[in-house]
Amino acid sequence: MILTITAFEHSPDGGRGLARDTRVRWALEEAGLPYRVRLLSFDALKQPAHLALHPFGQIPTLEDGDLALFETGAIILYLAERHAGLLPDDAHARARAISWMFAALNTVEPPILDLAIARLQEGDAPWRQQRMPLVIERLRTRLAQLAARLGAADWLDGAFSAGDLLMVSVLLRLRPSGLLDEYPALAAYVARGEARPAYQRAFAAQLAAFQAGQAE
Ligand SMILES: N[C@@H](CCC(=O)N[C@@H](CS)C(=O)NCC(=O)O)C(=O)O
Repeated sequence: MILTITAFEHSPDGGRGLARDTRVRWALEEAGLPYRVRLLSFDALKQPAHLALHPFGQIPTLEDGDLALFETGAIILYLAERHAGLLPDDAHARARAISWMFAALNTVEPPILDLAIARLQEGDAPWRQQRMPLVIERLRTRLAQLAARLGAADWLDGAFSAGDLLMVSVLLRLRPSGLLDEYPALAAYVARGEARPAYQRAFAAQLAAFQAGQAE
């Protein structure tokens, strides 16, 4: 049974690979799994057919036979536990890699999203001038901690894992802000992730979907 994921028909990121289907595509590519994509309009996201798969009307989802999953982290963990290439075999190393998956989504991504929200959605708010330095400071603290832990290593804990896949994906959202470049070790880490052939294939596939949507 071929796996099916959902993605935006017209991604608001302009094909930059920042929508979360790219993370799932990347995991599927790392595991060497073929997949199908169902592209959805913003309207279709909130219709009953999709809400039956995703209670919040978002992408991505994964369908594997009669199993439907939502939440990128849960989807990638599901794939990683069943297919080689995303988690180490050693039980302790595996548990640590899963910790990094949670850290990427629960500890590093929130301050990155805070910055995006402050920039994109609170641009005219009267308190923006006071809030922005606090948002940036909190983010810098988190990035400095992450950079300190990564040190000179290629990946967060030994070999590349789903923890790195999610951490690189989360950090990629920072590139337009210029903040990533303040931490050369993190910028190099992200570049290493992007250089992986599986990432390249995932990026190309989401870009092709975006371009096809533009051509319509
Ligand atoms: N925590 C969710 C977040 C999903 C999410 O925010 N998806 C965005 C695209 S990256 C979306 O569908 N946005 C449209 C909407 O919320 O209506 C996950 O990791 O899967």
